[in-house]
Amino acid sequence: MGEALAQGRLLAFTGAGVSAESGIPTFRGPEGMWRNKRPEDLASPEAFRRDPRGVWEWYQWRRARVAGCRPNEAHLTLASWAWAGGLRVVTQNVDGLHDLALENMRPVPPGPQGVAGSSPDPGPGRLPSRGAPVPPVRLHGSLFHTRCTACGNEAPYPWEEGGEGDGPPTCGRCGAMLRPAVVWFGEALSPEDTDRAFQWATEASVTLSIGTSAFVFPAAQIPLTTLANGGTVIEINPEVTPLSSQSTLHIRAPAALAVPALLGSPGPA
Ligand code: BJW
Ligand code: ZN
Repeated sequence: MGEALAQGRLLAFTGAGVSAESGIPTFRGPEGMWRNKRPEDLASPEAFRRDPRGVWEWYQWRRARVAGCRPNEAHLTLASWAWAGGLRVVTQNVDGLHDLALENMRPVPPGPQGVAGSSPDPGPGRLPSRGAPVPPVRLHGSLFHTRCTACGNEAPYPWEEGGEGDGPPTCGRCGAMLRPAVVWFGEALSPEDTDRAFQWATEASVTLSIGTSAFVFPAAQIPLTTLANGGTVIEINPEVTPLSSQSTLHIRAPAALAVPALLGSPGPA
């Protein structure tokens, strides 16, 4: 693991389970957000055309839920390795918690320029950085951005209390209806994001597949791409998935426990 990190070839590929211990429900399974509904009835362009207000309300409910959640030890450990060791993150999640964790783990700035021994102690788990990490690839978009259904303009949509029952807002540029800037079933992923994710999967000597049912394509091909290129895949998931039998190692434990136990904290630079 240390060698993969030293060469910047460790990839974390994450799904809803990495955020479960932050209090965000997963999609599938008995406690999942889809337990009573067909996924296509909430997360497809057809569903939004049929019932924009209903689908928008589901996203408003999720924004409210996520806005109260914080990154857990799995996000924070991955973020500290991204700052100190070049770990890369590809996520299917739209909750923004990997980005928030990177911000939380940002190393303290160095002390007065060039004065030896003047750097302040960065504090536990916060290390001098090799340089800014590359931001996570968010394969399925973001809960906190909207996209215009007519002109395609994307804009941040910060969650604010209230307005839950108002239905989708309209575009400030062209007046058409806005939608969540996420990738629904049957929609193409961003080609740039997809290319980057598969490039990283090809280059990875170790890919950690964390908290995903490995059920949704093309994302599920990411760990398989690492394997096909001679790399190692370590799955972290309390349950068995279609990936488990192909993984090099399956750690059947929750992410917030297993990720810090596996990676530890990056030592002094
Ligand atoms: C823990 C834990 C803890 C719990 N610690 N772990 C037939 C065969 C193959 C493919 C297809 C097919 N029919 C259709 C397709 C394609 C389709 C697809 O894959 N369908 C499958 C259902 C079969 N894919 C698509 O449509 C994609 N687009 C596409 O293919 O485009 C082609 C195209 C090309 C050119 C032009 C046009 C089109 C798009 C897929 C988009 C997926 N979108 C969603 C919604 C995003 C927005 C939103 O959030 O609302 O993405 S669906 C949903 O599933 C979401 C997730 O990112 C994604 C994956 O789910 P994830 O993260 O794995 O969560 P869960 O709940 O499934 O699993 C959680 C896991 O965590 C579990 O295993 C737990 O055990 C574990 N866990 N606690 C660690 N503490
Ligand atoms: Zn517009």
